[in-house]
Order: sequence, then C-alpha cells, then structure tokens
Amino acid sequence: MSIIEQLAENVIAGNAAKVEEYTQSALAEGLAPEEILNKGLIAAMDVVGDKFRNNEFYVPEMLIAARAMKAGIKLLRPRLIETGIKPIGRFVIGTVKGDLHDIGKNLVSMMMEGAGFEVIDLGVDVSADKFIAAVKEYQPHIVGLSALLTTTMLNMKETITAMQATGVRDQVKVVIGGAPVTRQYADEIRADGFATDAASAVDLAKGLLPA
Ligand code: B1M
Repeated sequence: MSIIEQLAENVIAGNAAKVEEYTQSALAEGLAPEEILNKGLIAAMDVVGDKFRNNEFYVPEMLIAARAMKAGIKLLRPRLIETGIKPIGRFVIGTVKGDLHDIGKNLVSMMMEGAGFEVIDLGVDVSADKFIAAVKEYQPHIVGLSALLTTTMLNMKETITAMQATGVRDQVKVVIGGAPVTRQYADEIRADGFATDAASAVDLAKGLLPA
C-alpha cells in the first residue's frame, strides 16, 4: 500500500496519530501537499461521507474520522499556503443566536474543510449582525446556519431577513440545517438549500458553487 493509501485508510479508521505520521512521511518523501490533501485526506473523507450515507458509519465514526483528517490538515496547512493552492470555495458557518449546540455544526464544518472548502467558523450564539459582518469581511460563496432548537430555528429567518435588509443576501448562498429544520422551513424562509446531515451538506454546498 502506498503512503497516500495508508494515510487515507487511517483517516477512515479515525487514527489521528497515524494520520500525522503518514502526513509527515508523505511530506518528507517529497509528495506535493496538494496531492496529499486531495488523494489522501479529501478522498478519505469522501469515503467516510459515503459510508455515513449507507449507514455503515454513524455520527461517532464520522466525528473521529473528521478529527483525524484535521490532524493531517494542520500539518499541511502551512505548506498549502506556501504553494498557493486555492480552496474550492469559502464557507462561513455558525450556530444561530440563542443556540449553544455545536457538535453537528462542527461536524459540518470539518466535513466542508475535508471537501476542500476554506471554512470560517463563527461559533455558537451568532447574531444576524455577526453573520452580516462576516459576509462583508470574508466574501464567502456560502453561509451555513445551524440550529438545534425549535425556538432558535426562528433566528434563521431573522438572519436571512436582516441579510436582505442590509443588501448582502444576494451576494451569497445560504444553507441551513440542524435536527428541527425541514425542507418546508428552508423554502419558507427562502434559504438556498437544506441538508439533513454533514455529508449531504457537503454535496449541497459543492452544487451551489459557481460553475
Ligand atoms: Co440540547 N436539546 N439543550 N444540549 N441537546 C436537544 C437539541 C433536544 C432535542 C433534547 C431533547 O429534549 N430531546 C432539545 C431541543 C428540543 C426542541 O427544541 N425541540 C434540547 C434542549 C431543550 C436543550 C436546552 C434548552 C436544555 C435546557 O437547558 N433546558 C439547552 C439549550 C441551550 C442553548 O442552546 N441555549 C440545551 C443544552 C444542551 C447541552 C449544552 C447540554 C448539549 C450541547 C453541547 C454542545 O453542542 N456542545 C446538548 C445536547 C448534546 C443535545 C442533544 C442530546 C444532542 C445534540 C447533538 O449534538 N447531536 C440533543 C438531543 C438529540 O439530538 N438527540 C439536544 C449530534 C449531532 C451530530 O447532531 O446536532 O443534529 P446534530 O447535527 C447533525 C444534523 O442536524 C446536521 O448535520 C449534523 C451532522 O450529521 N446539521 C446540519 C446540523 N447543523 C447543520 C447545518 C447545515 C447542514 C446540516 O448547514 C449549514
């Protein structure tokens, strides 16, 4: 098995220490950081996403794999910046105002990073104003809103309405998700998309990028 294949296997298995080891060996052998990222880390997270969709993996396995992937990304990041590799898109994400749940949001964030997005994670309890300021500052392609409570879900609407009022809504795509969120709600508040889990959030986001 090649180093890259071993790296991918260990991401899928969620073995962060081995992922660090193989990422370092791959760099030491002179492999391009972009190749290590695409054929090792991202390819592995694609497999993880497929396994999740097929019910072979559940949330814990996906979280562990995503953490292992992050261990590799951490080592690659400075080298990727040096080589000037471009992310496939920029994604701002946060849990909406009043809501402190971040496990699902972090999972979406990690899977997006694994798919090659540059991710700006605003954290939890993010007000509409903070989302708007982030759109102005980072000019993302997509903004992701997460909510776990039926009460805070209403702040997704408030955020989109405030984005409209300040004129930034048309600059970005807005996707929403979280346990209480439904397609009907997404349509009602005029979000551009809705995803039930982290793997489908990646597919959704990729499909919303400009051609
Ligand atoms: Co809270 N909580 N909680 N909680 N909590 C729920 C959500 C609840 C359903 C439990 C219950 O009553 N059965 C309930 C909500 C009821 C409702 O509104 N209908 C609830 C409640 C009531 C509360 C408090 C109000 C409790 C209290 O204090 N009285 C309080 C609120 C605090 C606040 O936010 N202001 C509260 C607090 C907490 C803890 C702090 C203790 C903790 C959060 C810790 C943390 O996140 N750091 C917590 C937890 C852990 C839960 C449960 C048990 C688990 C949530 C979770 O992490 N799931 C939850 C019950 C449950 O869901 N079984 C519950 C795992 C995670 C991977 O899934 O977040 O759904 P999930 O994310 C998925 C998808 O939803 C989707 O992808 C993710 C990965 O597949 N997704 C997106 C999520 N965001 C997305 C964004 C996207 C796309 C997809 O695009 C942008």
